[in-house]
Amino acid sequence: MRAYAYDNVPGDQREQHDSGSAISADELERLGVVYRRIAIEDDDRWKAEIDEFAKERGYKNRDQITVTREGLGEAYEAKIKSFFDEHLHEDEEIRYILGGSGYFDIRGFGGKYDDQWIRIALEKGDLIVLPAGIYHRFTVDSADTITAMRLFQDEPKWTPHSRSTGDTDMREARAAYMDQLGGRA
Ligand code: KMT
Ligand code: NI
Repeated sequence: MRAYAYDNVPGDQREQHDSGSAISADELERLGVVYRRIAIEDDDRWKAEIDEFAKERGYKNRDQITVTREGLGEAYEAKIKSFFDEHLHEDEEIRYILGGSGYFDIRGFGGKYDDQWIRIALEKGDLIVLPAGIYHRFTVDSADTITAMRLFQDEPKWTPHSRSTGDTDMREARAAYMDQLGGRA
């Protein structure tokens, strides 16, 4: 995992867009993002660690998502553009990267990076939890392939609520997220 301020240079979303300003794990934590490294080795230890993490946080269910150009065919370009539309969810978004790599961009709030995109580069063995109500977007990188495990409690509310609708600031999950940050600032 590596986090840095996004450079906001127009162009291919899948490129690095590294402004050169690194962002610390503490800053991610302040924004409510949980990060764990659970390296995937030949033995089954990572499976036990994922089970343990899931148990600690009450995630009873899991499935898998793969995003590749080959797998999605003609739909690929539209699909990766849709993931890159700034949105929030009413539940956490939990992803454990099983293969490939990609970027989760989160919107800074308060602090040094208020309202700026923070790019989090993830690869195999990285686990991330984005809190409910955080504005974010996702993209594959230039290698065009990622497979992730999705963990969730019951029926996940994964509907993306696009910020472009203009009404997402009024959502309960957004208000709860801002309260959470206020208490931490
Ligand atoms: C999402 O919610 O944007 C996704 O699940 C994208 C792929 S997960 C690596
Ligand atoms: Ni999302």
